[in-house]
Amino acid sequence: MKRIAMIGLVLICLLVTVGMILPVSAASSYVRGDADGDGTVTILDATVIQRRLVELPTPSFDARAADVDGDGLNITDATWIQRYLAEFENIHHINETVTIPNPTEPQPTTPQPTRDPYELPVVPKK
Ligand SMILES: [Ca+2]
Ligand SMILES: [Ca+2]
Repeated sequence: MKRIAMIGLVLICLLVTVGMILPVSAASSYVRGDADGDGTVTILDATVIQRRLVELPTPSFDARAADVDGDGLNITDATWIQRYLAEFENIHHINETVTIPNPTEPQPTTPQPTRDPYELPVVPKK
């Protein structure tokens, strides 16, 4: 009995150690407008938003994807999805994947041009 308990303890320690060593990516992504999270934007996504707004149950709901215009969830989000499906102008980039970077990963930076602080200003020729 002690042997089984010892093996279990070793396995738990091993799993904890592996979990601490392996990098866990916190980056996540979603499809803008995919309110139900099935990977595609359909009329069901507009319906899910409408149901959510009147507090009816929804089987699944992704608040980040549902707020397509970034001003909080409201009926306009369902309208934007309907407009997208009707092939109106897609100004909110509906059906595009949004990736949220891991805040601990270094972000690529654009090199800034260096300027000599003692450089004389350029005077345009007349
Ligand atoms: Ca969907
Ligand atoms: Ca919104």
